[in-house]
Amino acid sequence: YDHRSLVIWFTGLSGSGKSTLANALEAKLFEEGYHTYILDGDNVRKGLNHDLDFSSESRVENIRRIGEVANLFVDAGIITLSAFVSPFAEDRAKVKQIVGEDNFVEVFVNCPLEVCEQRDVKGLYKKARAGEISNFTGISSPFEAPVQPDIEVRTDQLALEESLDFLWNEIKNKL
Ligand code: GGZ
Repeated sequence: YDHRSLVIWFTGLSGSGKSTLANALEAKLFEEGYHTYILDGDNVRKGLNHDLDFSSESRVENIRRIGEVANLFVDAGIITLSAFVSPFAEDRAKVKQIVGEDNFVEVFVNCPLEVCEQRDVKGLYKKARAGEISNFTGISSPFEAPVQPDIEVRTDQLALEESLDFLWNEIKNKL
């Protein structure tokens, strides 16, 4: 491949739009001829990280393993899009170290908790408020918002197409 590897690391609350945006960006990158792969809960938590729950310890280990996998993809020359809540700043910083800071782009998918909770696409916030889900990010488990993300997308203020255009403009000169 004639392009550099990159890890595009999405972080944000449940329901902020990480996966939606990662999928939209992947389609755009594919269109432009880039070799990409998405790491998300569907393909990682169901398989490699099947043994991990949502305790703080498990989240730390979840992100550590994903960082190591992303690093393998860097070796393979692939653009990796990672879409996990990744609530702890220290863990995101460690991933940046693992994959190499020049290969790492942190994208803060910023949507206020109130908006995520109001949308509640999967009904998880309601369950978390009712105490049916414990350690739920934003409700009963912390989210440490990035202080200086490389890119910040306000998904509550932009439509998906607008978010994608904004993100593409920020990403394209890093490829
Ligand atoms: C947060 C949870 C929880 C708890 C299940 N807290 O919106 P979703 O459903 O599809 O994305 C959330 C996903 C979070 O998994 P991650 O691997 O991204 O988290 S972390 O990076 O913190 O390890 C949500 C669902 O799993 N989910 N229980 N307690 N999100």
